[in-house]
Amino acid sequence: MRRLRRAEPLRRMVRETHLRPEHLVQPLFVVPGEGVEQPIASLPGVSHLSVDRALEAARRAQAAGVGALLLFGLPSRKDERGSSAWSDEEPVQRATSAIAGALPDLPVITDVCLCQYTSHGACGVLRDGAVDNDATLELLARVAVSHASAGAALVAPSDMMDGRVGAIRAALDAGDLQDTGILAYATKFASVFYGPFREAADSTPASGDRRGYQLDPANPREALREALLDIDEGADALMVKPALPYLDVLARLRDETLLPLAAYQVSGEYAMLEAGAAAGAFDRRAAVSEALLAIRRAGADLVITYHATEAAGWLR
Ligand code: PB1
Repeated sequence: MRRLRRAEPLRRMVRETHLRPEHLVQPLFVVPGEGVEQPIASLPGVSHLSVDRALEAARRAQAAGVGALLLFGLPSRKDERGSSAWSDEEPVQRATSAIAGALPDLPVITDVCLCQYTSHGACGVLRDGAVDNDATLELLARVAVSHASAGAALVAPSDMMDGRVGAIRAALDAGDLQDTGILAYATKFASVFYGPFREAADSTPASGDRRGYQLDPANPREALREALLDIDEGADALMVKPALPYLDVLARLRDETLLPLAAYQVSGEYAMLEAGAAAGAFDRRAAVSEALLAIRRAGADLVITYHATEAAGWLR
């Protein structure tokens, strides 16, 4: 076996998995205001960006060859229904419009959920203290339509409500937005690895947790059933989230569908790599590169990672 491993040109010739800049998706946190670039303590190297600074980050991402952006918003106001989530004046809608207008060749994907917009931090509206799945669907559809109208190439529902892909697809089509795709967070687990994000997005639930609608980490078959339902409802692509702790699910899903698959290297995975490198446990670039390659090897066409722009620069 060593004959084809003995020199890099031979190893390059027979390499089976490749990571290229276009495989990477850069998340951005957009906030109200102007000239804002506020570092996020829980995510070293990641900042809250006003629309003007988000456009600059988008330009850097495109120059590095990154495949797409994924936008998250921190709104100017919150309420019980998360009504700022579908306002055309809020950061995600304004940033989407600005980036799509200035950089038409860089797809903008927008996260569709209510947790950053509700005063209680749940991913949907509450009834008797629990998320009302069916009442939330109409609101998520309004959010998706507002993002698509602003220029999003795909909307990405991360809420995990039953039936939300079908509801969003119907609303987009009814709004003459048939060209907007849906990247469904199909297998999103109730993971501890979202901690830094919740701090960054101010989206920690005021009470309880999200295990009533996010998946049990112990249940790969349940995850595959969820993904197949999203396909039936009209998803154009599927996401596994988190990534590295769920490569088995990613690999099994790859065998179940021909749809494009994305995997989200979430905030806790990012923070672990950064903390390990800072502690001298391993070389930062080598560890980030190996983790991203592993996610590709397990079957991801796209990797959503806070390292996207930097890692793309390493690959050019
Ligand atoms: O990087 C991350 O941790 C992503 C967190 C993720 C964003 N879609 C969700 C995690 C959560 O708080 O449940 C946000 C939910 N809409």
